Amino acid sequence: MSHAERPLTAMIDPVAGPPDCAAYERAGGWQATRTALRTLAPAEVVDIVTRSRLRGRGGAGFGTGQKWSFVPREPASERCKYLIANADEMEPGTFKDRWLMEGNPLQLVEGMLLAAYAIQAGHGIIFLRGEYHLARTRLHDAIAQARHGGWLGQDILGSGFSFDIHVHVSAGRYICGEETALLTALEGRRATPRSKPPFPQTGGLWGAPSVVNNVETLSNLPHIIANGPEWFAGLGIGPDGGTKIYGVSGRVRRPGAWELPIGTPLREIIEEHAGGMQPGYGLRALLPGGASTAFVDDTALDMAMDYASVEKAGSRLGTGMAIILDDRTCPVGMLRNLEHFFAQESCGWCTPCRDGLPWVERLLDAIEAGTGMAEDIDQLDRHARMLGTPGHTFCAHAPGAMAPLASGLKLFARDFADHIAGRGCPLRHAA
Ligand code: L3W
Repeated sequence: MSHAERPLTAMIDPVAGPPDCAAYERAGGWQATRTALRTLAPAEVVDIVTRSRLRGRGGAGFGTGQKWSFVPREPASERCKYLIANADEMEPGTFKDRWLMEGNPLQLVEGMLLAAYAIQAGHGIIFLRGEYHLARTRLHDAIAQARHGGWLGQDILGSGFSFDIHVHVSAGRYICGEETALLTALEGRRATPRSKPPFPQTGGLWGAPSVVNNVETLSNLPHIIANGPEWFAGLGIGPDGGTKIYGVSGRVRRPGAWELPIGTPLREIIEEHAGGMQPGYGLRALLPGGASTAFVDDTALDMAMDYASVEKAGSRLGTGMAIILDDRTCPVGMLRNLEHFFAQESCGWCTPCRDGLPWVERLLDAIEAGTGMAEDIDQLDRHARMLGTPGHTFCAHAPGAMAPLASGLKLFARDFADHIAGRGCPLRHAA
């Protein structure tokens, strides 16, 4: 792909570091802001982004323009509204937003400014994962430069629109990435999710209209406004618009992340970009979009990595960052590790999630350790169905946790049976 075809990462140079404000402008930065603030009404920006077919890149894939369209229309000067960048990247196996924030933080700043203009929000907040120390430093630096250049602050470009950004460092819980828990945390309270509706777009931070968008989603906006919605939509292969940062971790030759047309086939991502499996390892199954998506096996390798195709294959695109299970790793052990994470990260607010996830972890622990019983499989199956049904728990945490378990119980039924019959992990016995 040429530079123009990978707009999100074209300016990222890991050796030189992020571009400063002047270099960012020389490479085409701030052009979109000039266009939007000087020639477009906020509703026109919403319309352009809707036509670009940009969908949320944090996991759920909700249409970005559509999400903005729910925000009350009053100008920023008349009503307090918030634009929040969800930079609490804690999904296991996912590290795309860190790449964008460390590599080109001004792109995120400009994306936030454009989103804020579209919904007429005067206040911007980056909710940043606590461990992202380098991103924090670089974001602070980028915000200071943008203020100095007049791109943030009062009356930007003489347009009458004022906007500034504050960085909030998370205290460190996975649930803070759920948008309503994030808002509760920002209000200084224990990070428990809230019921929806009201959606944040009408009743968000301190009750004010608020939009929460993922870092990758926001970073696309300068390119959409500068080059037009048709150009962006045309970058994708298939029904979705734009590029996507895809990633692969596990026993591949080159684990990493790449910006590719959205809809790139999974096989191309794994074999060409990640270099295929390491010698001596075969691909057994994979989680296509992070830890909270369902396993697919190698029969899904030819699917396009777009939202609809991955759903058709029984999983979700999620963050687009795949985790590979190889044929020398125990699937029961992998599931145990994943469910340990999800149990530990339950916020504890609703009983099914608070009590159910540790129970699942204990059952998997026992099966892995050789004390599991045949009935434990039924127990796991029942938990996967009960906790995996949206509406049985307060938020999407438990359904996300059950996605790999429910699919794993089917795909790895033989491994579970072998663990129970052989009193523990056959791979460990063989080692
Ligand atoms: C107005 C409606 N707005 C939905 C908005 C809503 C939100 C967005 C998506 O979970 C998933 C989760 C993780 N009127 C609306 C509406 N909206 N209906 O659309 O909402 P929703 O409820 O579909 O999803 P969610 O609760 O935001 C997100 C999964 O993503 N995930 C996690 C990834 C983690 C990271 C990370 O660490 N950075 O990305 C990965 O797959 O399990 O299922 O804004 O307001 N009627």
